[in-house]
Amino acid sequence: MKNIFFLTLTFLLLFFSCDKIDERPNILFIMSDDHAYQAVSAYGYNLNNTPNIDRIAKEGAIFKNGFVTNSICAPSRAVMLTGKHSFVNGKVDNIQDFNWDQDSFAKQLQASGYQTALIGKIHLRGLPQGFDYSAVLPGQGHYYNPDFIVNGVMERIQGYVTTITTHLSLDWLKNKREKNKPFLLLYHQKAPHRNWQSEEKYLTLFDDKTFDFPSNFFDNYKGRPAAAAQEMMIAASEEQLAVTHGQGGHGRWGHDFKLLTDPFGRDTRFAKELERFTPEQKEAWLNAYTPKNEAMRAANLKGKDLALWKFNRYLKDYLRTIQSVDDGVGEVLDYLDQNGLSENTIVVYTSDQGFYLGEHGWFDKRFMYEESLRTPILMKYPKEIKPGSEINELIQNLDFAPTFLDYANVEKPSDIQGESFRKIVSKESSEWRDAIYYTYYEYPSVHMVKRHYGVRTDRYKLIHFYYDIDKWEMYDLKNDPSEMNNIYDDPAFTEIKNQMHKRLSKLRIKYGDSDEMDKMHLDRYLGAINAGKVWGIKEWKK
Ligand code: SGN
Ligand code: CA
Repeated sequence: MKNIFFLTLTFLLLFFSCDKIDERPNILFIMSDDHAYQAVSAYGYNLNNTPNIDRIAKEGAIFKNGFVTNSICAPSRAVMLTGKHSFVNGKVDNIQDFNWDQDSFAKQLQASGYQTALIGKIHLRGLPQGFDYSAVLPGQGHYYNPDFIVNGVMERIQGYVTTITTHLSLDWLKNKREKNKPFLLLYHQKAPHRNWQSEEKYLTLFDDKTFDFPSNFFDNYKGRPAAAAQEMMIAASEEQLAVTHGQGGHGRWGHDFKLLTDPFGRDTRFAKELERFTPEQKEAWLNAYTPKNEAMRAANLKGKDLALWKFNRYLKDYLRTIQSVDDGVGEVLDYLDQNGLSENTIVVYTSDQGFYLGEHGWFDKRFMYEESLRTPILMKYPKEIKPGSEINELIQNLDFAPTFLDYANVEKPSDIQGESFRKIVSKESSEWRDAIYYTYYEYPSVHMVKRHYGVRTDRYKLIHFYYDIDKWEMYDLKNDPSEMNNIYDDPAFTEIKNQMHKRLSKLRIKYGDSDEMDKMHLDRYLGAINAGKVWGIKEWKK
């Protein structure tokens, strides 16, 4: 009797002294850099095959109206972490510093008992806060034999960046986290960022294919002076190439198209980059590219044929890098499946913004036009999201932070500007915003996309370009999805124009933006130019 009593007592003591298991969902947040939705096969553009990324949509949801608030790398990541617009979190462009001391959803989750890690590209200077483990690329990072800053200490890791990022992530999942706590893993790839260097095994993928131009590749930018003034043409003329500002501007012979000896003696950047490669890596590259480059030179292409060659070299290199991203997603999803983690893990795949794959003749992003404003979002969570769901609400990267807090049962801080889309993706509710607000600041800078802000509803878009221009644009996305026809001055749309102006003013007030704020950011930026912090723009004159 006495024994039974002691046994029961010991059992009860043990039971109550053990931590209760925290059953909140794990969060695997996968982000790539510059991954256009046109290059995720689940979106149906027939350019490439991404079976592993598509798996997320098949087992969960695909977002058809996912957008960013500011289509450029570091600002987008700051919005994602803080749930606040750029003009509130302070990281308005790639040049200003990010204040890591401010609150973020990672800090909130960590404080509430999550194990947290950040692996890959973040592009925000300073030691990341809110993570138990971090292994990040300094700045843009390198494709081959990259340096990583692991918990604050720099080390060079031999190999291909996408594969390394995947392996570091798997290593953390398998060996480095405390398995009794839910996890938050930010698994963030550098690819497919410029200059699109593929892994050795994909160097000849698509070699037997010719991609056609998108319908508006040879855009004349009529009625759109800001679009005419950019420097992000795939097939720029030699005159245009001679005057580009900043780090690279238009598509360049050596750097982007990888002709190792530049026919005009102006661009040896990629040839220099090859010096970073091991002899084996370099050999693989030269074996794959030398015959293609020689054939191109021998063909002496001109005009449209030359443009088609540049477009294909660009697009194929871009898509090749995505193949390795997709492989990595497959490996990590397999790990979740094989370890019984899939049921209780939220998986999100997204990009820091969209990207032009030849639309308007461009690569890069920045503009509020569709291809860069939109971003792919795919998400699964078997407990709440039905396989094969399609989400059409206007979701923004502003909404990730509050959504993750919602799933983790952490109260949303009152100053977060985004909204949780948990009930939208589970289809429990359809109450949602009917317009989104956008800002862009990094000008003058590489690619010369002018400062602008605007509003988009499900059908119309109103944009204001300002500073060294004062131009309004409006588009009817239903009848003009490629945004070729600026209807701002079309009398048939006067009433809609007035309504859109009202919506824009309301949103600026709601989020706390204004002309004075724009001016303040401009002055800060001009100060950075004068201090020589904006690469290649020192001699720029208004
Ligand atoms: C680099 C790129 C640009 C790109 C910016 C910002 N040139 O300067 O093409 O727009 O980064 O990209 S590169 O040839 O040096 O790669 S972002 O994704 O970091 O915002
Ligand atoms: Ca980016």
